[in-house]
Amino acid sequence: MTGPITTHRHGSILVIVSDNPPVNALSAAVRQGIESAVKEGVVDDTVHAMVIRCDGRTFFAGADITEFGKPMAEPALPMLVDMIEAADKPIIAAIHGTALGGGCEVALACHYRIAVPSAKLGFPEVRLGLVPGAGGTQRAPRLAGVSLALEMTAKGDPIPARRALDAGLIDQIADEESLEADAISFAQKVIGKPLPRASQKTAAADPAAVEAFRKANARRFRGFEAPEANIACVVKATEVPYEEGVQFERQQFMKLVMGVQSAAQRHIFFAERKASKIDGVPEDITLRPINKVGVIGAGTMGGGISMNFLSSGIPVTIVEMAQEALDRGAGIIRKNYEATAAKGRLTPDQVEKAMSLLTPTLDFNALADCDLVIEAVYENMDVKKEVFTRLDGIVKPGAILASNTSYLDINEIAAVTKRPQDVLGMHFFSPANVMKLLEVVRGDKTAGDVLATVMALAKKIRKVAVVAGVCYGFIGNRMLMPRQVEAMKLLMEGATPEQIDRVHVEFGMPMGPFQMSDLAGVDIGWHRDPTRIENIRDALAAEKRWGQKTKAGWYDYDDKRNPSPSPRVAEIIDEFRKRTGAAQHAVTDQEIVERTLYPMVNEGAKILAEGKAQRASDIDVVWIYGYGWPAYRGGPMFWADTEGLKKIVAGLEKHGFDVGPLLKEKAEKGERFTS
Ligand code: 3H9
Repeated sequence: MTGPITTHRHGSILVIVSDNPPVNALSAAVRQGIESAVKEGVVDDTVHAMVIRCDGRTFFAGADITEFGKPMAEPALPMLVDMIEAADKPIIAAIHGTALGGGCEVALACHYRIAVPSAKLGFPEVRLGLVPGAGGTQRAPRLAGVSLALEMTAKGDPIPARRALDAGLIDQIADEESLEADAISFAQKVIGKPLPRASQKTAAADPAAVEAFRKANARRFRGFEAPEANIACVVKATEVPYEEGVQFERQQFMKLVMGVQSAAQRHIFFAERKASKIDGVPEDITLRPINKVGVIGAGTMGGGISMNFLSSGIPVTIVEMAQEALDRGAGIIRKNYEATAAKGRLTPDQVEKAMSLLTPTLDFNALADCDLVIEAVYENMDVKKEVFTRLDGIVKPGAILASNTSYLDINEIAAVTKRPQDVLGMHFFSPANVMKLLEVVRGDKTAGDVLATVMALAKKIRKVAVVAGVCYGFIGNRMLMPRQVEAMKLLMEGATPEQIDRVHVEFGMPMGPFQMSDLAGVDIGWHRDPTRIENIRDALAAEKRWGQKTKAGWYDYDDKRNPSPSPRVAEIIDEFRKRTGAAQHAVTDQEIVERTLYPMVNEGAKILAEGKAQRASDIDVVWIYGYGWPAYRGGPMFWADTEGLKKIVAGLEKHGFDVGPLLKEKAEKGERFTS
């Protein structure tokens, strides 16, 4: 047999092996190979049982996503899984790595499942805006009950093998080192026994569990179509026979796979992986070893940054100027870990292990032997230059020097050192231990291996990293600026903070610009002179309306931080409207979209044209992972494509924006930013 599927015999057991790197996706060739191997096993009287397993790093990690939207080659996965289950000889799935999506469906269609302890099973389809399309929503509740099936399908979180065993989703745990042999022994024991078929079981209805699940996840599911479709499929499994349920599931799958949300989420899946590829740097470049990290500054940012490395087992030396600040910083890191442990997501041992890797010190010279030093001090060019000059004199040759600046010129910072090739930006987003995004800022002189090392390190600390070029605000904050400017102008012309925020939240953002300002602190970057009032922000700051922390900002807050519109803010806005003499009009929600979101697309296109982002999809990754842009809209550039670039350009021109040449050109040619 040629192709990704091979077979071999072990006595009366036929072992079917897939080898389709990197993740054994169930491509047409894999499906065809499995189909003919199973047929061969069924007709051959000397075969009494079959084992399906995979070579390489994982059991089938799902359908081949690149085949979606194209005509499906036979056999389609739903047919294949039903054929596996219908076989009249026991078929055992032998699972390692991650049995995901279609891979999990193949496993559940087998009569038995055996998995190594490190294996995971899951249905991540919901993250691609889909439901499982090959019986997953029908077999999972029949085997493991409604509650677990909901968790797995509508949330998409994979479960470890032990939990799968307890839930009845698998039948045995195998030895990590002898999966095939264990599967064969298992097969020998079940030969001749009645075949258990998941589709023939019944799933008990549990309306209370379904309602509780919906309620508990309402926030997480807001705006997404796929979670509710998954819930509906699982509920269906409790109401109708398998054949009917699977038809319902198929309809849901087809509807979703043709829709914009799934296209957006699939775009993000590939965008995230593409983002790690660096233009002009060979993929096999030798990386610099990073065994010890230094962090300068034990404030909120420095502490959060340190936690990423500590959690990944990398020692961190954290430096502060005063003992009190150092103690406070280290104390907050411990408190954060303990809070996570209290939620059961870390063991006390893991907390101690992470803390034991932290060396707090006042001695700058302690950074000398670090492989990477990240500066997280006050956002001021002179301060940063001073820090880098000092670092240059201390740190060993070959160490990477990074700045966590959000806006400043990395080239200017690098120029104060004698090793600009070792300098780059590592822009973490707050809270740095939680937010997934890392903008890695490539200076003019940053060496390829330095960039590649930091991009690889980002993956190790579980960040999604994007390469950005040097410009004010890099990718994310640079695009945020026109949005903020326009939001303020809209206030002057008649909109309210509540209306602008509502439009953004309805669009799918976690919060609007004014809610964000209240959360971050209205006083951030304020000149601190209450007598100098040049704009509304100054007026708010002068009255100590600094946001949630002072219980007053753009909104008033009660003791539980619930916001309500502020009459005082309305007065201040009114004063400024009069002062500026801005013409008033009734601002519509659509105008807010056109004036705050379209300019972001315009700025994104300029960033792309200037080469400050490597590709449009990188911009989308920044906004999804750094600012909570709704995944079902695929990021600003994908969204612009779905809106239509002509419409975006017309909207921008209507409001008098200076449209960048790339956006204009693409609109004129009927092109898109994303594929
Ligand atoms: C489904 O199954 C629908 C069915 O219910 C119904 C059908 C009718 N297809 O992530 P990595 C590529 S929907 C094609 O960096 P890791 C990926 O693009 C599917 N390609 O590795 C990358 O390519 P490149 C449900 C895929 O070790 C390379 O493999 N399943 C697929 O960090 C390495 O990937 C999922 O959603 C795929 N399914 O993580 C699982 N998967 O090297 C999606 C990966 O060119 N996959 N590639 O950039 C994952 O979550 C992770 O890849 C996995 C490994 C955890 C498996």
